[in-house]
Amino acid sequence: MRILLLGGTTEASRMAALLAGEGLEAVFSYAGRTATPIAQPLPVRMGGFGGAEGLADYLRQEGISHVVDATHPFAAQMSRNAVEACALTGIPLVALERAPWVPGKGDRWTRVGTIAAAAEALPEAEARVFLAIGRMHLEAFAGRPQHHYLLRLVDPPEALPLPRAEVVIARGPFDLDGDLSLMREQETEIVVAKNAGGEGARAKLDAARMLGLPVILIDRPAIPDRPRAETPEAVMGWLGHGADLGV
Ligand code: 3Y8
Ligand code: NAP
Repeated sequence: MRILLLGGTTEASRMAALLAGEGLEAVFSYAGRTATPIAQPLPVRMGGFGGAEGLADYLRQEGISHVVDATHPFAAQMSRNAVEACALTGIPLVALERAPWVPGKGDRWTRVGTIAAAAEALPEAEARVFLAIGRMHLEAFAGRPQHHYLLRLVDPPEALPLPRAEVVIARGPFDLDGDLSLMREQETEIVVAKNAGGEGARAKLDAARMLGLPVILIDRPAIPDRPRAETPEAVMGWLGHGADLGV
């Protein structure tokens, strides 16, 4: 058995620890988006594969027997490529995917379908916006320069398309105390976030509820159907190493 683990999330890091703990042969894959990604207890490869075809070639050349897609729900292109490459090669694929967040009592969420729709949903009047979607899609908000944006990025940015932005450099996972004090200190009025699911990015939503703030929450992009598990333990069952939790 030789597993390719497509990583870049908290769950992927937990999956890597379980695989290493079982002494299974596996490769951990990062896109190479950040300057110094977290070290893993598995051999790591960095960078794209060259589309679905490139991934299929990689799977054949490396003798991969199973693919675990533990990428972020917004890494839709990587997930689409994994579905296509595993169909091409007949190699089994499972997605380790956390369920979307659902609103609870006191949540003031407005759900939108895309990052562009999130920018549209901002008010005309100047506001203090915690724009917690990272770095790659900030240009979608360039048409709303009137707001004061709090940006939380993994690495220091080169140029920013937003004239009034305050940058906090932090990798996460984040906790409630930290996000509460950040949002109080910044006098945040609105939070914009992706519906990432999981625990690593949830704190800002809990803080928004406690502060009575509205949240604009971006639904995750559509990904083709594939077998999925919600926990690394279920994936171990799928791999035949642990209780079969019926993936
Ligand atoms: C490169 C690997 C771990 C993994 C930690 C999780 C938790 C912290 C929350 C906020 C939201 C955001 C962002 C975020 C979170 C975890 C997880 C998660 C959100 C790292 C990582 C890589 C990336 C890529 C990066 C994106 C950016 C998105 C920041 C490592 C830290 C906003 C997504 O500068 C850039 O180019 C960053 C790009 C894709 C989204 C964007 O559009 O900017 N993640 N994040 C992975 C690779 O190269 O393959 O550096 O160690 C992983 C984590 N990010 O093991 O603890 O599991 O969700 N990541 C979002 O959810 O909105 C931050 O600030 O509240
Ligand atoms: P994406 O848009 O779905 O992928 C774009 C291209 O990046 C892919 O086609 C692939 O290139 C390459 N790629 C993506 N993930 C990869 C991986 N794990 N290993 C090797 N190549 C990868 O992906 P993204 O949204 O840029 O996310 C990139 C990474 O950041 C992923 O690991 C993801 O888990 C992590 N992440 C993303 C977010 C987010 O908000 N998007 C949040 C947290 C973590 P080729 O086509 O050349 O193979």
